[in-house]
Amino acid sequence: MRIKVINPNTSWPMTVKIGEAALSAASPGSEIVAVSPRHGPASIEGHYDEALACVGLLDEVRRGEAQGMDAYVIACFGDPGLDAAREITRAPVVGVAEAAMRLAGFVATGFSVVTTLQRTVVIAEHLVTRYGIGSRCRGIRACDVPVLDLEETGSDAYRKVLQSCRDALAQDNTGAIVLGCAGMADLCERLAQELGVPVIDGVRAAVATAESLVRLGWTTSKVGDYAAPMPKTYAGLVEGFAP
Ligand code: 2AL
Repeated sequence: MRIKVINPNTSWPMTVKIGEAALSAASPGSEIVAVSPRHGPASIEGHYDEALACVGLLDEVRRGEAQGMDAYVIACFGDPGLDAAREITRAPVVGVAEAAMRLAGFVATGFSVVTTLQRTVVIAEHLVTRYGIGSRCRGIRACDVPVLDLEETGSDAYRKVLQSCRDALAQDNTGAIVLGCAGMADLCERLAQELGVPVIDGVRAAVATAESLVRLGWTTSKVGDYAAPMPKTYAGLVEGFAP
């Protein structure tokens, strides 16, 4: 089974880290192809970043169709371009936020999300509403760490993430922590050991979910709104993306 794990930002060190986390969750027979798009922002920390990251992400899904991919993982906690990606493939497409928050519900009645900057909190709130899991999400907290600081050795990112997790456990009546950034994947085990609760990393959750869907033979529906996009002219910058 070939799973393309797309980090929709263009920071290669983060993609390498995401690839390692994906591999740690994959079954022995699975191949993980971790990529960054050719176009897009270095990190995704707001609506504008998200909107423009979708172009490079969708380019990678389109290329993946020629590469024989069995599933795709969108490795950014905003799940950018998730519905659009599902329109252009039959293979399962799994977003890290959706996978993490749904799997958290199997190990705790309530979870808290610890994300990067305050401005990304509303993005996670929108997802909670969209996925209909508001009764499970007990809190969404920003740890005030920009995404690219998670890549800096010697930064105090780990300490700040840990403190936000501790605040969530003390104040949110929560049983599990969902990591709100794919760039936190390498912190998962250490946090779980220090906190003594399940810490759910979306990259691992999405790979495990994608593998399960492929194994079960459950592909993306082509009936309704996930049907292939309708043929039409696309002008200018996105000319090459015309369906
Ligand atoms: C993310 C993420 O997962 N990747 C990225 O660039 N930004 N999420 C976030 N909350 O900042």
